[in-house]
Amino acid sequence: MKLGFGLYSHMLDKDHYQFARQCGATHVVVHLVDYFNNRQNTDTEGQPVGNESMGWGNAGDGSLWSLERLLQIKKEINAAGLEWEAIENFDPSMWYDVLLDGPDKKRQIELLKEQVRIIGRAGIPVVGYNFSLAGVAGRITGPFARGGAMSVGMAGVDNAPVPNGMVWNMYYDRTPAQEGFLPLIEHEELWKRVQYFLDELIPVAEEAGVKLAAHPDDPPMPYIRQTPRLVYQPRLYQKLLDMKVSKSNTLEFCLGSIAEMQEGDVYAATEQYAPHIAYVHFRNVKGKVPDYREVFLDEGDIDMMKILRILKANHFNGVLIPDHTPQMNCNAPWHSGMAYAMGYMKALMSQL
Ligand SMILES: [Mn+2]
Repeated sequence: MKLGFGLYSHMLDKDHYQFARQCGATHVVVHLVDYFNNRQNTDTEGQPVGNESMGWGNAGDGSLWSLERLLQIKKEINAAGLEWEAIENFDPSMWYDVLLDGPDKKRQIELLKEQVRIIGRAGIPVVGYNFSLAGVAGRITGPFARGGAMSVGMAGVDNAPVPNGMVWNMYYDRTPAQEGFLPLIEHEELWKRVQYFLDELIPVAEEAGVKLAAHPDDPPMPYIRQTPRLVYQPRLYQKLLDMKVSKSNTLEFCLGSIAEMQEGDVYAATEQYAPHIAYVHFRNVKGKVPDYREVFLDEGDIDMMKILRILKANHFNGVLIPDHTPQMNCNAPWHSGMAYAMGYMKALMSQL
C-alpha cells in the first residue's frame, strides 16, 4: 500500500507538493475543480461545505483539461518526488446534462471520453467521480472533533430543492432559462443515467488505460435536497460494479462515507470490495446518517488498523489518502490536521 495526499486545485504549487512529501506521501490525488472559487487563504476552511443557495459556487466554463496542462502539473509533481495517482472529480460544467439527462448529454459524454483519453495520454492511472445530482451537500461545520477541533458533520436531512442551473452543488448556469427547481426523479431513473455513463465511458477508459473510480454518496442518505442518491448503502456498490464488469469500473472507497451508512458494516464492505478499489479515502467518523461527525483517525467508530489488515489480506496495493480531517487550533489549521493524519497513517502502515 502507498501513502498518498489529496490536493485541491488552489494547492497545486511547490510548497504543497513539498508539504505532502514531508508528510511521507509518495503519491498525490489532485482535484482540478475549483470548489473554493479562487479564494487563496483556505487553510481555515479545510474542505468545501457551502450553503443551500450558493453551493460551492460556480463550476468551470465547460472546457477540458488539456494534455499540456496535465503534463505541466505532472512535471512539477514529479519534481517534488511524487507520483500523480489520480484526478478526483469531473467539473460539473463538463457533464451536467449527463447527470441530468438533459439536451446536451450526447455532446457532453463525447467531451468526457476525450477527457479520459487525455488523462490516459498524460499517464494518470485513475479518475475519480461522484455520480450525484445534489453532490456533497447538506452538511454542517462545528467543533465536533477531540478538543473542539473544527470538523464537518450532519444533523438532519437537507430537503431544500436544488435550483435550476445547479448540479453537483455547483452552478453551471447562473441564469437558467427557467426559474424553479430540478424536477423530481426516482432512484430507477438515476440508475438509468449511470448505466448510460458507464456503457459509454468504460470502453474508452479501458482503451486509455484509465480506471474510473466511483465515490459513494456523501452524505449517504437515500435522498438529499429532494434528489435520489446512488450508493448510499454498501450493497449498492455491488450493483454499480455489476452494471459494467471491467477492470476500469472501480471504486474510490471512502471509509467515512461507508461507515456513515445505515446498513452493513465497514469491515465486511472492505473485505467484499477490496479487489475493486482504485484508491481509499482513509478517514474516520462517529455516528451514522443523519447524525454523524467527522473526527480524528484515532477517535472514531472505525478501527483503522483493522481496515489496513483487511486491505492487506486482500492484496490491495493502491493508494490511501486522508480525504478530510478535523482542523487544529493554530495558524495553519488545515496543514496541522493533515500532518497529524499523515503521521498517524504512516505509523499504522509501518506496523502492518
Ligand atoms: Mn471521501
